[in-house]
Amino acid sequence: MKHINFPKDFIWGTASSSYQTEGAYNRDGKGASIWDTFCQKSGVIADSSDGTLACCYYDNYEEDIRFMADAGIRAYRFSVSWPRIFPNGDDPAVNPLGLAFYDRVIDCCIRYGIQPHITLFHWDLPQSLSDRGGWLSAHTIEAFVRYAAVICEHFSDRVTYFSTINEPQIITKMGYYDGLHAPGYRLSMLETLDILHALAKAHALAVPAMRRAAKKPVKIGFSSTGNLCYPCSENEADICAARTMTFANTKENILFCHHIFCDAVINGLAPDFEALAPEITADLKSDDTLNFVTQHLKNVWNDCSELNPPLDFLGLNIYNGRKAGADGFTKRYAGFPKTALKWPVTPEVMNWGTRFLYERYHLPIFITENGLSCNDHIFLDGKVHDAERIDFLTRYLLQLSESIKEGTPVMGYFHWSFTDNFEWHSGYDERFGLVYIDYPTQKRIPKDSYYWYRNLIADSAE
Ligand code: GBH
Repeated sequence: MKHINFPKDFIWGTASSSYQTEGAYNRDGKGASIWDTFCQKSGVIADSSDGTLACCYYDNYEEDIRFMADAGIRAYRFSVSWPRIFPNGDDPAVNPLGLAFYDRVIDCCIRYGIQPHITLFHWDLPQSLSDRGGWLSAHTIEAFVRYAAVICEHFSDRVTYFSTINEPQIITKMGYYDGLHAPGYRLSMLETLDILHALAKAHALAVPAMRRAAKKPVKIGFSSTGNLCYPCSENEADICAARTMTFANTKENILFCHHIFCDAVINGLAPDFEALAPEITADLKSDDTLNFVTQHLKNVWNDCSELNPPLDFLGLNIYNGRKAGADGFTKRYAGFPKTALKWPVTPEVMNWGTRFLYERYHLPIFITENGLSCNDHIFLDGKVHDAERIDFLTRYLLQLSESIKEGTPVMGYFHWSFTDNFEWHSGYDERFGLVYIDYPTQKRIPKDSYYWYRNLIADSAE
């Protein structure tokens, strides 16, 4: 029985990232990333764990890919670990064993009929580059551009889809402002925005270098995330309000919004300095003035018209949104079901978020992440009954299908995540997978949602 309608050629996929799954943190010449270091030193990881072993995916990738194929999954989004390819980020020669690992992964995907989608940077910056100034140094940007070109040159014979950066917004907010992610800095909002600009520049310089290096035409994008509002009714005034609040330059939006980064790298537009400056000035710990802040923003972001080389798609990582209307916001959490991480379940964000972003950016969309952490565990019958995940996905995908029906070009959906994995500062306590991992034995146990997803894919091909 077909319960949700999707186009026949819709791409059903799943996603993961290098540090969260691979393990093998020092094998075959890999250098240290800022996450290797951060987990040892920061003391912020919930269960004091790290990604040293993670899902032992470095050795188990074939089993995981076979499970994907068995579910009918057609596309797999994963990231390449930069320090596997260049241990210090900018070594004179590539590490051939690093490339060889991803050759094995990609060839395996192709053998199983799965389209690989490569993300170049899902947060594991080489520690050595971070030590030498990180993103604020022009040298890191150059090294990224070279790394991006090498990856495209080497893999484009078999891979069409490449994303430059996963969630620049979370890199900057959680890594450089909140200090909860590597490298654990707590900068001011003004300095944090300098990092966001550096990421925009790294992306913008990498894209043409990737196209030049590719052996076949490639499709390039990146994955964006941020606050999204959806209207509390279908009245025009509420829809307008939700759209306006999504792209507002308010203090709570600045470090977690789609538009500052996307306006620059897609539309070539600088941020609204006059609106941002007062909010940022209020956040400063120093006694710098509004004038200073405005001038600084203008100096840093003056090159936006050169930051937007053409892209082929926009990746969106959507987890939840906020209900809003002409009368303002509703409470963020009250009255909503919540996931294990206490994130509200707000399926309408899939419908309205994709529409608002398409209206503003006019790029075909991939949902590059969506999913949830539940309190999964193995029941006495040896299975993992994650009814909550099935319920969540049914609601979110119904709303996504509404958006497509209204004309939003959403090309595919990548469930986050395929297997449980290392959930950053929450460690292994949070489980986002369709497949359960019993970490002590590394045994894979498909959850009920895995079989549900398999049926959904089979149904929508009819
Ligand atoms: C993604 O980050 C990452 O790309 C991925 O590596 C990670 O495993 C995955 O999500 C799951 O976390 O306002 O309380 O509802 C997404 C990070 C998710 C952070 C949504 C902010 C909103 C929290 N963001 N979250 S709340």
